[in-house]
Amino acid sequence: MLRPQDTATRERKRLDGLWSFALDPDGAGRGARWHTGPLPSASVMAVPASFNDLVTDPAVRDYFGDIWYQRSVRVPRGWADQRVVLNLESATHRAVVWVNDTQVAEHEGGYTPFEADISDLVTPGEEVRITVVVNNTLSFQSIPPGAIEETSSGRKQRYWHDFFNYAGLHRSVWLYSTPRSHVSDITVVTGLDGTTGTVQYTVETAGGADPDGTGRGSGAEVAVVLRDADGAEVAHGTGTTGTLTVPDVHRWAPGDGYLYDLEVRLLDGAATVDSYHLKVGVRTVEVRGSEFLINGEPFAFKGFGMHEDHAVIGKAHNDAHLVHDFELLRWIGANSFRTSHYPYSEDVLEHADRLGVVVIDETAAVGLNMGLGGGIFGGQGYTTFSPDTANDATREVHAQAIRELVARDKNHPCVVLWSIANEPESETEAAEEYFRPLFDVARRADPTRPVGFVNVMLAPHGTCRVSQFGDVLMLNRYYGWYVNTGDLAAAEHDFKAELDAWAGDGKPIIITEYGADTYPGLHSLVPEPWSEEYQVAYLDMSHRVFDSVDAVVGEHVWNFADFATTSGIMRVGGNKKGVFTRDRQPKAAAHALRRRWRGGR
Ligand code: GCB
Repeated sequence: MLRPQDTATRERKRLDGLWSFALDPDGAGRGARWHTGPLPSASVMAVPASFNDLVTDPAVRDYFGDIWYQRSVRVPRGWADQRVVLNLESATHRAVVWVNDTQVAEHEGGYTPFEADISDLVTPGEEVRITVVVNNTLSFQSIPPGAIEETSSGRKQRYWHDFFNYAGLHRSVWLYSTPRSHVSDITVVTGLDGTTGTVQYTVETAGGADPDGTGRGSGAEVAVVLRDADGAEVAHGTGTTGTLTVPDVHRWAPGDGYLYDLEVRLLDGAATVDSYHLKVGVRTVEVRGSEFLINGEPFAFKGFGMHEDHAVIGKAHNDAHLVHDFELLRWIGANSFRTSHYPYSEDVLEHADRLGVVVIDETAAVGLNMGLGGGIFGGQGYTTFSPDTANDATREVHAQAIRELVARDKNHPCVVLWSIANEPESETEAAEEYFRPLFDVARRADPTRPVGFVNVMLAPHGTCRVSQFGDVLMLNRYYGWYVNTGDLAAAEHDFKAELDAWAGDGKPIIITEYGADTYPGLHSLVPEPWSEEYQVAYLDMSHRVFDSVDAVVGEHVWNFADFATTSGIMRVGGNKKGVFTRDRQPKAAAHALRRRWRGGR
């Protein structure tokens, strides 16, 4: 699926703003066909936004179930004879969509886009009613998983991930037009041969008459032009597949987000039927032994696990916060981040492409581990993998989440590695069986990038049965925090011993999480947990360990910024492991990291 775009042949209309909004605690709306008229007892909600923090009622903040959104939109008059598409960049965690009285789409998964061709339901120049019922309930058959439990104060949504279950329409909703005969997908794979770059492209087209049975529409041909950042043509080709060569290529590289523009045109004789532009960064990615190579050169990941998380808007995408967060990454000297623990807005990836920031792209499979927590987040009472909990149906939802992530992000040069899960159970035979086919799904979807998953401390070296499938080892470790709390000498010893053991596997190791909760403004001369001094000392200790193990090729601190979680005795106003506060002010650790990563520059 291609992101909506304005081009010579396409137009788009952003449907962000205020929508009509109604919660449906009795689950009555679908049966009562609320989509056929104005929503009953509706209030107003902002899109994009998580609905949770925009209201004052705690019952709304913690609500789970059906959430209705509705608005009308006038289809532009000029779209006569065009294909009209309704596109939602995300609806967390699932949705059904109607245009007037007709259901047009249904989608599972909260962080990837979906769309519907609504051409036959609209008349250019006239208004249509769009109704979306979002559902934010988590079950053992959703990614991420959860369960509804009966408690003495009623039914509660339980889940095993450490961030607040924000929900709603988190990203833009679009109405857009394309010609009937149109470009429907593009895949590029780039390569390097000395100073020459290659761009292998595959174009899919759809729609229009198809007299010759080629699927390309009536006599339509595909032509592509590759232009450099100044707009000068550097290569061109024809046909639905081909390889363009770029002499003296300007590579996309960490810190140098150089992008070419690939224009794909669908032609009917000399006439352009459809035109679409794709940004292309020419770079290679390879795992060789225990090295991670970008453009053939060893790359060391420096950065963070992050969250889409801000005051008031929750998980909504916002361009001002995007620019500011990347500015902080640059300030501190980070060259990369992981989209922990779900696919981020595609705007984030486009900005990373543009700035040369490297991304580990993760699915929303977080919390598939009932062993985690021991009272912290509480997995007790369940078995992770069983016919009644995470089962074959869950794995199919998970597989689809991987396919949709790759389908959306495959052309982003910033993405160098897929993470198919965060901290799942991985020490059991059931886990091995669950995950083996999912690595195949990821590799079939994208044979060009390495694949991994993030291993939890509960499955240390020698016990993990899933890391054998990964191209890299991604480890979350909390020596000096959840274990050896406050004892950094013991932490250093134990951390080093474990990493030495993993290094023997001969794969690159990326420490995808290490961190200590830190209450901003809390100081202690003798570094004690929760103080700013302790966070600095904890990071120093961790860095001494990393610098002593050659196979460690990456350090991603947990977390970039403080973030919202469910309440509990382990969390003080949310998770405080940020090196920036939630409103993006630096803790002492931010300055310490800046010294390490920028070396005083
Ligand atoms: C982890 C999880 C992350 C948590 C973090 C913590 O291992 O991957 O989601 O927020 O630990 O702070 O406990």
